[in-house]
Amino acid sequence: MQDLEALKESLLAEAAQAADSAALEALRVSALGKKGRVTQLMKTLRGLSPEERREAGQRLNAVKDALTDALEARKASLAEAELEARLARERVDVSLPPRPRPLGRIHPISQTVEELVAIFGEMGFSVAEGPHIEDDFHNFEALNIPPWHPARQDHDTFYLPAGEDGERPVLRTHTSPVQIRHMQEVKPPIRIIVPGRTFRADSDATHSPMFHQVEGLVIDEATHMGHLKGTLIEFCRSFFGVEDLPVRFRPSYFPFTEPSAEVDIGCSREGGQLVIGPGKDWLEILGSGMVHPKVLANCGIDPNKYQGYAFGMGIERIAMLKYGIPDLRTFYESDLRWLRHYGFVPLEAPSLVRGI
Ligand code: 2NL
Repeated sequence: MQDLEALKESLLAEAAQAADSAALEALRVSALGKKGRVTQLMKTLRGLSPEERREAGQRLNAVKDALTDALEARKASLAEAELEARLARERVDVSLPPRPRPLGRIHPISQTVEELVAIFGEMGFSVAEGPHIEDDFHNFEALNIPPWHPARQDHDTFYLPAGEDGERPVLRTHTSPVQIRHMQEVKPPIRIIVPGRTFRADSDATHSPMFHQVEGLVIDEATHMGHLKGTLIEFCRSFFGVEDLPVRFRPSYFPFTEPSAEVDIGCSREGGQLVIGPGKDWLEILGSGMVHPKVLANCGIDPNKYQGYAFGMGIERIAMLKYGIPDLRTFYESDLRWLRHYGFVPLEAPSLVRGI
């Protein structure tokens, strides 16, 4: 029992130095477990006199309590040290600038469609879309395109194998079938633009078998040629960003409009350089006209009550003119160097680093 102080000091020192929770548990078992050093001493109490047993019992209990406290204290300080270490290890510097992320580019076709939608949207037009695969009625018949028209021949139109009804579906050769479907479904007033893919069996330096068009259609009770002219002049000036851009309407012919007009914008070719704006020359950019009464009737609209105008243009062509892209075929090559040069930077996600 004289050694009890020494045992206590040595147990407390071991507890204070235990490296981890496993060492703490091993120490607890070796002192307080069934065969532990303190437990063994407890068992020797039986052979003592009552007074000696009481005194020694109290001292042994004091050793046991002190060790239990020391084990708890060491456990707590190990846990705290571990937490500190984790906090230091997992520290996040929220003030670091974000890693730069590679940004893609908007293709000039997509950019141009966005601009068309914005300009006509401001004039009250909404956007309509429809299928790429059409039937003869919606692509030709309803538009007053007669069976002998060159556009009907195999060399201009992509035909698909005939279906059960014996009819050959076509890849739409213009976006007009979307307007036909719209007129069949929606009662006037109508005010839509239809941007989209179109297909013709034609491929050379200035023709691609797949290209893009935008068409517009306005139908109401008192719509007239003045509305057509005002809208298209406004569009040309807004799209090319030239306030005093000359716009000229030239008589023309389409089976689906009467009268029909082609639209030219002013330009200059002096010094071999094309500049859009007031100048000596003209550049054709779109076709238009008053919707033919037969087309209205084909869609179930009474031509004696309603009339309207329509127009159409090639998106690649106006994109090439506006953005100085010299070769049509490059639109479809998916060349990333071309896209980085001619593409448009998208809106970046807001970031607090450089302010909102
Ligand atoms: C062009 C000329 C044009 C139309 C398209 C149209 C559509 C319907 C009824 C009447 Cl549903 N017309 N579209 C009218 C005139 C010209 O396009 O040169 N396009 C590239």
